[in-house]
Amino acid sequence: MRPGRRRVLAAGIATLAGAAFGAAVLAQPREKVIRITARKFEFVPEEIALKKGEPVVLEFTTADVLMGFNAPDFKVRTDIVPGQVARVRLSPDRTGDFDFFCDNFCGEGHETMSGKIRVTT
Ligand SMILES: [Cu+2]
Repeated sequence: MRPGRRRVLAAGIATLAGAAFGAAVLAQPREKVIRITARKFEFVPEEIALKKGEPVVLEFTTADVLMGFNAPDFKVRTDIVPGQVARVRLSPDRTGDFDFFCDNFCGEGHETMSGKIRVTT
């Protein structure tokens, strides 16, 4: 398979995954964008501070291997593919601390690759 074609295929799969979870892929104007880097074996930053009722777009990149982002409390997830930008929209509807984690096995430290979403009023 030619490299270009493979890239198109991967993008298609990522789009399907996003659609399945109802996540929007493009940020709207004025929407706050938070950039997060996934690497072996951590998210940087690992704590995301949000305000209840203020939707944000989380933008992920990785230079390593295929990673994942999964925040089950908000039913959002995405694959994070090296060389691509992955986006999910998250609308925090309650306050508290919520865990997120990598859900694509990425190596020996994968099980500890997690972070926290802190939602305040
Ligand atoms: Cu992982």
